[in-house]
Amino acid sequence: MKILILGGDGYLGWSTAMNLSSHGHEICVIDNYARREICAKQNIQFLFENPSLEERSQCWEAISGQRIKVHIGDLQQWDCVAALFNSFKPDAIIHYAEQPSAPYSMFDRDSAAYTLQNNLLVTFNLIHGVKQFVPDAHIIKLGTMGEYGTPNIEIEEGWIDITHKGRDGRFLFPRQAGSLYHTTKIMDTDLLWFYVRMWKLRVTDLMQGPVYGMHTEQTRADDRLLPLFNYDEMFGTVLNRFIVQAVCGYPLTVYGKGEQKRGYLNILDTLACVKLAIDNPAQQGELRIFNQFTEVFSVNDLAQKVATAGNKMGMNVKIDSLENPRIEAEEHFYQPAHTGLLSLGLKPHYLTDDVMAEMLETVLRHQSNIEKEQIMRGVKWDASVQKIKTQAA
Ligand code: USQ
Repeated sequence: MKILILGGDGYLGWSTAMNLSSHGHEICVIDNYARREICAKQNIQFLFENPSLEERSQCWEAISGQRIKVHIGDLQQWDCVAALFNSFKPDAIIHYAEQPSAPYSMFDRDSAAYTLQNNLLVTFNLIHGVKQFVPDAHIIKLGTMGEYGTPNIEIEEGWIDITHKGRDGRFLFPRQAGSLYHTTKIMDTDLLWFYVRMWKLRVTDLMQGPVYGMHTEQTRADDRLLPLFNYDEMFGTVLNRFIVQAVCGYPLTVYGKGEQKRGYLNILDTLACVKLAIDNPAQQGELRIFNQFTEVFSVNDLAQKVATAGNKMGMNVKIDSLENPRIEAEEHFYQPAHTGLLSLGLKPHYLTDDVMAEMLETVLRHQSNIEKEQIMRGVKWDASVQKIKTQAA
């Protein structure tokens, strides 16, 4: 198949590109390096040294014999989208081209506006690109479990059947996100659902939990193929951060009571789920939704696991309880369904001692790149940082 990956430079985009390329698909990636630019502006370094997309593509070709086409361009620009869709004519499009950080979306007015504009406009342009140039193509959009929030009822897989005053209806499961970023993902789903009804698009929305891990089958050949990996407060996800904190002797930063539960998954399972979605496309006129995670943990569970694994390797891992910079439930019911991808054949990679040890070992090898001052950045959900900045100005 011809597969176009939007946001192909990122943590998941590049890993997906190599994985699908290794399965013989023709891959084209596009990115505008926004993540690298935001990180450079915020003085955030990645853990690994990541060559440009063009260089990584050459490295991948030398190793695998497969070519990944690279386009550098901004998907907010319609001309860029139209030219790419018209020339490449993909069978499937995987949409990762969003500002993915909840803290960045809550940092200040400009970062919030950028998140809103980029995420919605890119999704909108994607929809129009498909409609005009490849109306039968399958859109696979990365959504997030955070769209549902933490309701006091079981979370269904995308849809809920409601009987109201004696009549039945099927609706998108109620959504109530905990950050502006997560709210843009709700809006994405609404945009896609609207155009699925209007234009009979073929869409899979993958509601993904926080991802952890670094290595995939393809990265083992050469460290230059490792993904963009953040461990800072803005762009690092919690388990990846804790692994780096354990290695550099920074106490694990548990926010609030630490009983916040989420559904987590290994990066290997992200790749497997996206491949399953590609191999089993949605029907025309269908918005198909999968909850994409394999295990539920609280933040305290993760901290304990990292401490145990780190201490076994001779580290002295401490756990710190910080005042929660976010506005979120710290103790709550959490029971989301996640049977769709398992029934398509997903074989989960669970968070075993071996998996933890391998992540710790990989980070140890790159320990000299860790900059401890990046770990906490002081982003607060109540906009107090923004107020301080305005007063200073
Ligand atoms: N947390 C801590 N300490 C930390 C960092 C986070 O206690 O040092 C807590 C957070 O307060 C939260 C939980 O850990 O309760 C998860 O936080 P996270 O930063 O790992 O994940 P989140 O901000 O929700 O976002 C990440 C990705 C996002 C993706 C989402 C999936 O950045 O792109 O959509 O995970 S989900 O959380 O299911 O919505």
